[in-house]
Amino acid sequence: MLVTVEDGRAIRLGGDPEHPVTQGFLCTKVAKYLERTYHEGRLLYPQIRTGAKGEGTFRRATWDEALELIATRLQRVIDTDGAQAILPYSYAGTMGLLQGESMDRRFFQRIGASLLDRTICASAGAEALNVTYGTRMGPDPQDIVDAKLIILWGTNTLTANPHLWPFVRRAKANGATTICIDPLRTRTAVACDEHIAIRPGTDAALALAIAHVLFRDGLDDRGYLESMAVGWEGLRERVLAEYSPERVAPICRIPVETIEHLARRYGTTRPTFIRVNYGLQRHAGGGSAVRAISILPAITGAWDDAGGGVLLSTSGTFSAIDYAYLQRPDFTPAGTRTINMSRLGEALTRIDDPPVKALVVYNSNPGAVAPDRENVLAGLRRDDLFTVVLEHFQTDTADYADVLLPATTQLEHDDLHKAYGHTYVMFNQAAIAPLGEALPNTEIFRRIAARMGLRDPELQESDESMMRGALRHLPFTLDELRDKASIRLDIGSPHLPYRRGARLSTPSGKIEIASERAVAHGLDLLPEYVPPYESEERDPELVRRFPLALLSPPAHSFLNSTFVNVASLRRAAGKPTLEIHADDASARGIANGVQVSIFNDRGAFVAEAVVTDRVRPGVVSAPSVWWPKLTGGTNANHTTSQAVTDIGGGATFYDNLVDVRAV
Ligand SMILES: Nc1nc2c(c(=O)[nH]1)N[C@H]1C(S)=C(S)[C@@H](COP(=O)(O)OP(=O)(O)OC[C@H]3O[C@@H](n4cnc5c(=O)[nH]c(N)nc54)[C@H](O)[C@@H]3O)O[C@H]1N2
Ligand SMILES: Nc1nc2c(c(=O)[nH]1)N[C@H]1C(S)=C(S)[C@@H](COP(=O)(O)OP(=O)(O)OC[C@H]3O[C@@H](n4cnc5c(=O)[nH]c(N)nc54)[C@H](O)[C@@H]3O)O[C@H]1N2
Ligand SMILES: [Mo]
Repeated sequence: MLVTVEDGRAIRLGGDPEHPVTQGFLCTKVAKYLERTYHEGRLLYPQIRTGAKGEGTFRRATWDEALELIATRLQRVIDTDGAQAILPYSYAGTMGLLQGESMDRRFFQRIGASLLDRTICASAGAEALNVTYGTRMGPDPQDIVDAKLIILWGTNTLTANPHLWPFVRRAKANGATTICIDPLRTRTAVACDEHIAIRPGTDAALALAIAHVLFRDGLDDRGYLESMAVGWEGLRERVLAEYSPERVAPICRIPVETIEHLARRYGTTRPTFIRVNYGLQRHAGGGSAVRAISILPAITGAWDDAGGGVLLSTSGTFSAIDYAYLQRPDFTPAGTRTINMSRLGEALTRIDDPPVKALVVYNSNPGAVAPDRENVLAGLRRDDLFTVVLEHFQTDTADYADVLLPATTQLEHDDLHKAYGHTYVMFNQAAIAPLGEALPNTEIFRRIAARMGLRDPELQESDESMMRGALRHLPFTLDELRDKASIRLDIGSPHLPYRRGARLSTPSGKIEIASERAVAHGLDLLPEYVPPYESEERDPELVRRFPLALLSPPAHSFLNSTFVNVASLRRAAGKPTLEIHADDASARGIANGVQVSIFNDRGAFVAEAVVTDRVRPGVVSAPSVWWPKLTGGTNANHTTSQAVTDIGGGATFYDNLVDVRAV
C-alpha cells in the first residue's frame, strides 16, 4: 500500500497500482487502516492492572517500571516452576516476518519457555499437503487466467481473498466456468456459474467420488500418475469400491447427478484450477479433506498446465527465506514441551506438569478468537497466572492482562512480508513515527531480554540486521527490495511446481497418494473420508440434542477480530446475526429480526435471527469474529470446541452442533 504523509501524519492510504497482484486495490478492511491507526482507543503507553482480572482497569506506568515488573515475574516463574511454565501466545495480528516471528521466538526459545504449536488457522491443510507433496505450493494466481474450469472450494474468495478475484474474472472472460462448493450461498457463490451447497465437513467424500468417476470413466492421466505419483493403484481400488456417487450423495446431501457432472467436467476440461481454502478444513477430517482434494490434479495431470492444479497456499514457494536465522530454533532446549494453541483453555486450566504460570500474548486476541471461550476465560481469570499483552487496543484479552504494552502498527515499523496467495516478497517501510510510547514487538522483546540479564548478542540484533540475514539466500538484497517494494520470487513463469519431471521433497520424490508419513500422523495410508466429530456418523445422540451445524466464518468487514472496534467497519457489519433457514426458524417459532440464543453444552451466545435461504436447512451461520465486550459479552466462540483435526492439530471451529431458541 502507498501512504501519503504530511507533517509526520499519514493522511492518505491506497493500494499500489504497480503491484502486479493487488493492482491498486485495498480490501474493505485495510482501506480503513488510517481510521484504525489514529483510533482514540490506541494504546499509547504501558499500563499495569489495578482492578480484578477481566475488569479492564489499569494505571499508566513507565516502560522502565513495566519492564522491571515483567522481568522480575518471569524470573520468579523460572525459579519456582521452571521456564516451561511460561507460554508465548501469538498468531496473525501482523504476518510480518520480523514483528510476527523473529525476536519473540529467539527470546522464548532461549529462556526455554514452552513452545506454541500455531494451529488455530492453517495447520490441518498445511500438514496434509506436506505429507502428500512435501511442501505447500500451487499455481501462481497470475496464471489462472488461462484456466477453463475454476473450482472455489471451501473459500469465500470475494470476502477473504478478494485479490484473487480479478484473475478469476479474467478467466471467466476467457470462457472459464466457475463453481463454488460451500454450504452457504456466500457472495462468492452468487458470483459463480454454479453453487454446490455441500453438507459441512464432508468434502473428502466428494473429492473421492470425483476420483471414482475419473477412474471409472478412464479420465485419469495414466502417464502422469505413473511418472509422478505413488499409491495411485491402491487409491483407484479404494474409490471404485467405496466412493461411488450413489454412496457419497447422501453423505454430502447433494444429488448424484451433481457429483457426476462435476466429476466429468473436471475430467474433460483443461486447464482446471482448484482454489481450496481454509473453511473446509475446520472440521474433524479437515486434513483428510485437503489431502483428498489435492490429489485430483495428480489424477488428471492438471499440474502440467499453466494455471492448472490446486492452490491452498504459496507459502512453500518462499523457502529461500532464512527462517532459522530469524527464529533460531536451535536455541530450544532438548525435550521442551509443545502446547497446542487451539486448546488454550485446557492449557490454562488442566495442564500441570508444570502448570502455565505466565502467558505472554502478542499478535493475537485469544479472548475473542480461541475456541471454547468460557474455558479460555476461566484460564485467563486465574489469579496465579501472570499475563502480559502486547496490543494496539484494549481487546477482550487485554482486559485480563497484568501488564499491557503498546505495540506499533504496520505504518509505524519496518517489516518483511511473504504472501500465501501470491509469489512476491515485500518490504513494509515505516511511514510515520510510533504513536505515543508504542514500540515494535521486536524492540519489546529485546528490552525484556536485556532486563532479564540475558547477554546473547542474538537477543539484541537490530531489525535491519535480521532482515538482511533473512534474505541472505535470495537473489536480491534488502536495499533492492526496499527500493522496489516488492520482488517476485525467481520461480519461472508460468510457475509449474509439479509438472511432469519435477522432483518433490517427499521421501519418494513423488506425489505420495499413499503416504507412510500420513500413517505416522495417525491417518490411513490412503486418503479417506473422516466424518465430523459432531455428526450422525459419530454421535447420533448429540445430533438429536443439537441438530444444527453452526458455521462462524469471517465477516466481510472484519479480519478475524481485528477492525471490529473501527466504527465505520462495525457500522457496515451491523450487529451479530445468525442466518437460519425458514424451515428451521419456523420449527422453533423464530421470526426474522428476533434475538436468539445459540447454545450447546459448551456455552451460548446471542445474535439477531436473519431468516434466509442463503443457508441450507440444518445449517446456521454466524459471521464472526465479534468482540464480546462490544456486543453484550458473548460471541460464537462460546459454542466452538477445542477438539482438533485429524492431522496438524488444527482448530475445528466449524465442527460445531448447536440449537437455537428465541430469547
Ligand atoms: N474479510 C476477511 N477476510 C479474511 C479474513 C477475515 O476475517 N475477514 N481472515 C483471513 C484469514 S486469517 C483466513 S484463514 C482466511 C479464511 O478464508 P477462507 O479460507 O475462505 O475460509 P473461511 O472464511 O473460514 O471459510 C470459507 C468458506 O468455507 C465455507 N465452509 C465451511 N465449512 C465448510 C465445509 O465443510 N466444506 C466447504 N466446502 N465449505 C465450508 C464457509 O461457509 C465459508 O464461506 O481469510 C483471510 N481473509
Ligand atoms: N469462530 C471463529 N473463530 C475464529 C475464526 C473463525 O472463522 N471463526 N478464524 C480463526 C482464524 S482463521 C484465525 S487466523 C484466528 C486469528 O486470530 P488472531 O491471530 O488472534 O487474529 P485477530 O483476531 O486478528 O487478532 C490479532 C490481534 O493482534 C493485534 N496486532 C496486530 N498487529 C500487531 C503488532 O504488530 N503487534 C502486536 N503486539 N499486536 C498486533 C491486533 O490489534 C489484534 O487484536 O482466529 C480464528 N478464530
Ligand atoms: Mo486464519
